[in-house]
Amino acid sequence: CSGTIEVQRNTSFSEITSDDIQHFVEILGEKNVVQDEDRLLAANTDWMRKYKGSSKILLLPNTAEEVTQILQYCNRRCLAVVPQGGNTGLVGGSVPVFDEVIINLGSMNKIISFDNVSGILVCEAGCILENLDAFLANQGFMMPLDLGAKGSCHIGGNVSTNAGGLHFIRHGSLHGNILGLEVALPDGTLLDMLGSLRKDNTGYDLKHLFIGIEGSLGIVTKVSILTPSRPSSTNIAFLACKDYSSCQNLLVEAKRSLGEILSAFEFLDSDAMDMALTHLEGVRNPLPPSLYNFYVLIETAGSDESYNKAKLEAFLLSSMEDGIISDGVVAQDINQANSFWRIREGITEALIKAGAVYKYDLSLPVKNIYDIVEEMRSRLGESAKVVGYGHLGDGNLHLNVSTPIYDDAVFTKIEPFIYEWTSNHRGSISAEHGLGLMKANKIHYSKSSESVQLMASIKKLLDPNRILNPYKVLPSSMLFNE
Ligand code: FAD
Ligand code: 2HG
Ligand code: ZN
Repeated sequence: CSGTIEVQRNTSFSEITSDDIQHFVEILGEKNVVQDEDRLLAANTDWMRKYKGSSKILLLPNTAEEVTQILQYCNRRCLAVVPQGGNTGLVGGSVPVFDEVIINLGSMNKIISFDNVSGILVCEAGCILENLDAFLANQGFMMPLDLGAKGSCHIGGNVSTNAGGLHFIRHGSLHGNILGLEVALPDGTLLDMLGSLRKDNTGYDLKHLFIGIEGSLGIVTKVSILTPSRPSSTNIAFLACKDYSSCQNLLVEAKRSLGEILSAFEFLDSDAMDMALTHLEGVRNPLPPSLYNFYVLIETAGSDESYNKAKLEAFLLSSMEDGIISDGVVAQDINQANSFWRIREGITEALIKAGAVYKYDLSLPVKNIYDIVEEMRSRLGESAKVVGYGHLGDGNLHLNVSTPIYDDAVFTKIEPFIYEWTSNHRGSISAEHGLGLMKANKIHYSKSSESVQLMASIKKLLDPNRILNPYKVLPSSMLFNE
C-alpha cells in the first residue's frame, strides 16, 4: 500500500472529445495542445512517481488570456482541470487523479518588470524560481524563498503551495512577500490584483485567498513579489550536536546572538545523513563520520564581511565552550558551502532512491518536534527507517519513513497515528507542502469543522462546477456528494 487515496471519479465531469481538442487547438495552436504519449506520461506522473493520472491532454498556454479562454470553455463543458507548474509538489496535487485536462504554465515565463528602487518584481507564473533568482542576482537582489526544487519549480507553483523553504526564518511567508497576483477564475474571469504596493488597506485583501490553495480556486497567471537586497557576505557552518535538546538550545542561542544576520537554521538527524551519504553521488560528511546524532546547518548573511564573520565565530566559540555544539566546520569557499547545502537539500532525492517513502511535513512546537520521530521509530522497529530533518528554525519537521517497497503493515502503523499525534499537540499536518490528494481527507486534523465548511462554501461560490483541481485540498465528500 503506497498510502495513495481511493477516490471515485465525479460522474458529472465530461469526458474529452475530438471537438474539445479542436477547440483547444483553435485557442492555443496545434503545438501547444499535447497528445504525445511520452509527454503525457511525464505530465501525468508526480515528482515522486507515487501519484499517476490518465489525462489525455496537456495544454500549454502562452498568455493569461489563453488561460481564461481555456477555463471558460472547460467550465461550460464541465471538463475538470489540473493546474501544473514545475510538477515538484510532494502531496499529489499537481497531477490529474483521473482524466483532468492538464494546464501547464511553463511557457508563461516572462519577467514583466523589476523596480530596482523598491525591489519589486513582476513576472509570469511559469518563471522558474532559480531563473528569477539569477536575474535578480544581476541587479543586487534575491528571491525571498529558496528550496531544493528551485531548478524546476515555478513561482506560480510556489505561490499556490505557499512554499516555505530554506530562508523562511529570515524572509518569512509568501503571504508577506507577495504584493499582488493576477488570477484566472474557473469561469474565465481574469482577476487583476497585481498591485505593487507595500501598503494597501482598501477592503478585503483578496490575493491571500489564492496563496497556498493549490490551484483549487483559480490559476495564478502573474505574480508581484517583494525581493530583498542580496547580501554581499554569506557564511555557512555545518555543526554536530549530541542530542535534540542541544539543537534546540543552539536555535535559541543563534536567534539571540546572530540576530539579524541569521538566514537559515536547518537540522538533520544521523539517519537523514546516512540516507544522503548512501544514495547521493559525491556527498561526504564534512565531520568525522558516525560520531554524532544530529547535524545543524546555519547560514548567516549580511553586508559586512568582517563583522559577520566575527559574529559567527564568536557564536560558534561560545556554543562549543558551553557544550551545545560537539563539532563543526565553517565553509571556506563557495564549493564547500554548496557541498553542505547539497547534504541538506539532497535528502528528498536520496529517500526516493532508497525505495518507498511515506512523507510527512509537520508544524509543531520546537520543544516537541523530535518526540514524534522517536515514537515512530519505536512503533515501527526494524520494519522501516525513520528519518527526521527540516526547518527547525520554523518549527517544521520533515518526518519520512523509508522502506524497500510500499508495505501495508508499515502504513497502518503510521496512519492515522501520526495525524492524531500532531493534532493532539496542536500542530499542523502540512507545514509547507499543502494537502493535495494525499491529505485532502485529513484536513480536519488541523482545521475546525466550521473552517472546513467555510472553505467548501468558498469553493462552491468560486467554482460552482468544481472543475478546478478536483479531489485535492478538501474532502471530495463535501463537494461532490450532494
Ligand atoms: P507543482 O508541483 O506543479 O504544483 C503544486 C500545486 O500548485 C498543485 O496543486 C498545482 O495544481 C498548483 N499549481 C501549480 N502552478 C499553479 C498556478 N500557476 N496556479 C494555480 N495553481 C498552481 N516545498 C517547500 O515548501 N519547501 C521546501 O523546502 C521544498 N523543497 C523541496 C525539495 C524538493 C527536492 C522537491 C522535489 C520539492 C520540494 N518542495 C518544497 C515542494 C515543492 O517544490 C513546492 O511545493 C513548490 O512550491 C511547487 O512548485 P511547482 O511549480 O513544482 O508546483
Ligand atoms: C525540504 O525541506 C523539502 O527539503 C522536502 O520540503 C521535504 O522531502 C521532504 O520531506
Ligand atoms: Zn521543507
